[in-house]
Amino acid sequence: MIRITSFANKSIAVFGLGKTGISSSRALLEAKANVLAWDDSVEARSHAKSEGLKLTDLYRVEWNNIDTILLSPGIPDRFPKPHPLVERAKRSGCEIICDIELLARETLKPRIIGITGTNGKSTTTALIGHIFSQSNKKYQIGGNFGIPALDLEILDQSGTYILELSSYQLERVPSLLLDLAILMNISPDHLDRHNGMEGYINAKRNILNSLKPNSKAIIGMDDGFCRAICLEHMVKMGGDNIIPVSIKNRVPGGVYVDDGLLFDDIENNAKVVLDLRDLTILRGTHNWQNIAFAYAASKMWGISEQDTLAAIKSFSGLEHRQNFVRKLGSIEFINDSKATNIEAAARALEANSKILWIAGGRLKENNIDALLPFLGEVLHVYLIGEAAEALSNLLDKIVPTTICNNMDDAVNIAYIAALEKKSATVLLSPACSSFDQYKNFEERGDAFCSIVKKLEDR
Ligand code: UMA
Repeated sequence: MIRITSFANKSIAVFGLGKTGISSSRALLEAKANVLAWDDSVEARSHAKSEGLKLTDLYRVEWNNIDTILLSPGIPDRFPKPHPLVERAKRSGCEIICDIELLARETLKPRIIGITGTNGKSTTTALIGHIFSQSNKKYQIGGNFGIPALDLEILDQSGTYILELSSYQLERVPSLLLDLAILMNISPDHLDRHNGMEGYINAKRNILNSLKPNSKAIIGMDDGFCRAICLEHMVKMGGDNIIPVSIKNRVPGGVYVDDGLLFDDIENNAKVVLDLRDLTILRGTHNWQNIAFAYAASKMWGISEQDTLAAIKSFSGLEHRQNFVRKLGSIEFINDSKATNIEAAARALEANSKILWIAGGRLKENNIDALLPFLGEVLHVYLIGEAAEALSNLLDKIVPTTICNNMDDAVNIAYIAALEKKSATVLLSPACSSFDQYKNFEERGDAFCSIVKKLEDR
C-alpha cells in the first residue's frame, strides 16, 4: 500500500466504494486522515463495512468543512450531468480528485510510466510489466488495469510504477508527473461522460500535459486525433522527445510495423527486430500495435533488445481480450468480452477468420463504419442485449443476423451453426458495454467461457 502523507489529520470525502474507494479509504486511514466514506449502493456500503470502513452519509454532511472529494472514476462530475452530491461539493468549492492524484502528491522515488489510449492499453500495460519482470526490474502495475494505484507496493528509486490511465482518471490528476507517457490511439468512446469527442480527446491529451520536463512520449500515429496531438506536442516540446509508433506507415525515428515485421528506427537506423507473423498468442494487427508500444517503452528504459523480444514471445495474454477458450474439432471459441466499443470489436474481426460473431449489450455509439472493412470474414452475427435490434438494423443488409434471448442461446445457436460449417471461430466481441446484462465485462466473459466449457463435443 502506498503511504499517503498529504491528508494526515485532514478531512476528505471518499465517494464510491468500489475498488477505488475501498483502496483509497484504506490508504488514507493508514495516514490518519479523517475519511468520510459513502456509496449510493446499499450493497457496496455493506461490503465496505465488512472491510472495516466506517460510513458517513455524505448527503447529510456540511460541505463547507470538507476541502476535497475523492471520486471513483465511474461517478460523473460534469457530464452527462454531475452527480447531485458532487454538485453540492462543487458549490462549496471542494476540489475533485481521484486515487492517482493522491499517489502523484507523494514525493515518490520510483519513476512512473503512464499508458492511455482507447484500445489496447491493458494488454500493453501487462506486456510492459511482463518485459520488466523477465528482465528482473523492480516494478508494479496498476491503475485502470484493475489494481488500484494506492494498493501498489512501495518501491525504492530503482523501481517503476506502470500505470494504465483512463480518460476518467486523467481528468482528475492535476499533480501527476510522468517519466514516460504513452498515448496509443484515440477513437470514439465514453462520449457521454466527456460531452462528445472534443472532451474525450482533451482528457486523453492530459497524459502529455502530465509529463515531467524533458521526458519522453511515445505516441501512436495511426489515427488523426493522435497525429494532431503529436504535432501540438512537437511544437510545444520539440520533436526529440517523441517516439512515433505506427502499424500502418514507416515513421522515421520511431517503431513501426511493415508487412508483419517490427522495425526499430529509434536511433535513425531502421532494422527489423521481430517477425510478428510467427507469434501465436499476440495475434492480429491490434496486438502488433501493443507490441510496438511495449518495445519502444522497454527501449526507453534501457532493457536489452534480447530480453525484450524473449519476453514478448513468452507473454501469455490477458483474460477477456481475444483469449482462446477452447477448441472443439475445428471450431475455436474466443472470448473478447473486453471489446466494449466498435473499434475494439473491429480489431477482433480483423484478426480472425470464418467468424460466427456474438455481439451486443449496451451500445455506446451508432456509427459502425469502423466495422465495415472487416465484415468479410463474418459468416453470421448473433445479437444479444439492449442493442440487439439496433445492431441488427445496422448490420443485416451486409451479413446475416439472428437476435438471441441471451448469451446461453447465442453460444448454443452459434455452436450448431459452426458444426454445420465444420471449421469456424465462435467469437464473443460485443462492441458494447456489458452493463445491461452483467456487472462488468469480466462477468460477461466468464459467462461466455462457462457456457463454452459445458458444450459437448459432437
Ligand atoms: N457509485 C455511486 N454513485 C453513482 C455511481 C457509482 O455511489 O452514481 C458507486 C457504485 O455503487 C460503486 C462505485 O461507485 O460501488 C464504483 O465506482 P467505479 O465505477 O469508479 O468502479 P471502481 O470499482 O472503483 O473501478 C474503477 C474503474 N472503473 C471505471 O472507471 C468505471 C476500473 O476500470 C479500474 O480498474 C478501477 O477503478 C481501479 O483503478 C474499469 C473500467 O471499465 C476496468 N474502466 C473504463 C475503461 O477501461 O474503459 C474507464
